Amino acid sequence: MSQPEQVVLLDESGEAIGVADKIAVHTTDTALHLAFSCHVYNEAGQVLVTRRALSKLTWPGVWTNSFCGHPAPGESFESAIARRAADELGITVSGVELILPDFRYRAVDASGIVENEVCPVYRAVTTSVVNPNPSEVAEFAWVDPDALATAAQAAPYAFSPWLGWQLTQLG
Ligand SMILES: [Mn+2]
Repeated sequence: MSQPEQVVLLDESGEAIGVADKIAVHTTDTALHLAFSCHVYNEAGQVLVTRRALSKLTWPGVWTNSFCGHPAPGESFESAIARRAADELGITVSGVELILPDFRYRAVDASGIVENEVCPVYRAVTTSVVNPNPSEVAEFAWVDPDALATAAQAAPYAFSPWLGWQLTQLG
């Protein structure tokens, strides 16, 4: 039997102060913890957007960036990114690059669950065929990055709040 997934708890300065079970940390009063977002591109320069599974605890059914995750205690970002790319989308990624090192956000979903993360943003490239895990991803699309930025700016309510803020900061 696998261990419950754990996340790294952070203080206000971003220093690690402990660990918690992922399921227990995401509540209506979520403690600050470590995560990442990844924006995956194909060789044609399109970016992958995904629709979160309807069964997910937070932001079910919401369109968002390619994938996100929480580095396990002691796990590198590179390793966590490779792990989540495989688990969520069945892809391998290369050319992983940190594009928003200081991204941090707090957001409340429609059910009242809070995300509260130090969440550096990465980009990566894949040549894989996307084969989503249905417990994580309901649908996906490859889109023109400028069209996505325009859509998110015009209709921010149709996307995850973190994606909208990331696109704004990426300019
Ligand atoms: Mn989280």
